[in-house]
Amino acid sequence: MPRFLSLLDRVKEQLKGEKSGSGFTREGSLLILDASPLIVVGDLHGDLISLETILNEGRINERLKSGWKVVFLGDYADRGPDPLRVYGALFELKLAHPESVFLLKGNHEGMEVVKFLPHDLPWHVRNNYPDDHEEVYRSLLELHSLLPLAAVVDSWLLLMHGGVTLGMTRRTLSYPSQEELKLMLWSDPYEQAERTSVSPRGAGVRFGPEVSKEALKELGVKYLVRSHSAVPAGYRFNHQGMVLTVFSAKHVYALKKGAYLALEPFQRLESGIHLF
Ligand SMILES: [Mn+2]
Repeated sequence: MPRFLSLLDRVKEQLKGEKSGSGFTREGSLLILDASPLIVVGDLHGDLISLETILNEGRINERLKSGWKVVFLGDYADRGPDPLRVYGALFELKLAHPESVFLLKGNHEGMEVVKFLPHDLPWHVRNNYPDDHEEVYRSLLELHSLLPLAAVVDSWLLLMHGGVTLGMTRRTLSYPSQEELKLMLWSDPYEQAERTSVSPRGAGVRFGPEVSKEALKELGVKYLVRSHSAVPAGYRFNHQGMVLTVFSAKHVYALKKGAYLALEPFQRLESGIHLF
């Protein structure tokens, strides 16, 4: 059996049993984290160079040993050259620090709600594991179904891949309908006054400042940190600073900068943005 498959099995076992641990609890698809020093990494899309840069420059291993938590915002595969090595590195990290490393679900881990393109993951799986490709791919899809959708960090942050929805509550984050899940994985913030409008992506919506304000108030947090939009500067604020986009797949998207966050509890978001 390929080593990758055994790592994958161990991560799935970990996720299946994940209910609570040091500084976190899990309710359905929602993680609730105590406020602690925190690294947040945006979309990776098979960009191993960006991931390695963040692991090194962010001193992730060292920080994990001293009480930091690390949250990845989803979209690990598709587009970039190294999705399986990105997964492999993330699995190693999760298994070494199961109560401090969290992999959230992106729209590229949501094939069951929306079929999307490009989806080159099956091609990489077939190339790397010609004898076991069906089993590896099926196992990756099972992993996707086990990933949490969002994390609420006590009275501070909401972390998720896409965005908030009308009428969002802790309950809809924990146990979303298929339609809510689709919106949460695919939506983007925009600055118009309308509450929502049609998204050019063909899935999800664009949500306005009032929708963000209501959702953050309902959840008792101050900011939404999300990824999903390949912003050229690596980060972008929307909605009077309430919404921060962080995007980490710099090389795959040929961005000017890639970004990640390294924050002490309740630190101003601006001062926790790290560019590479
Ligand atoms: Mn995405």
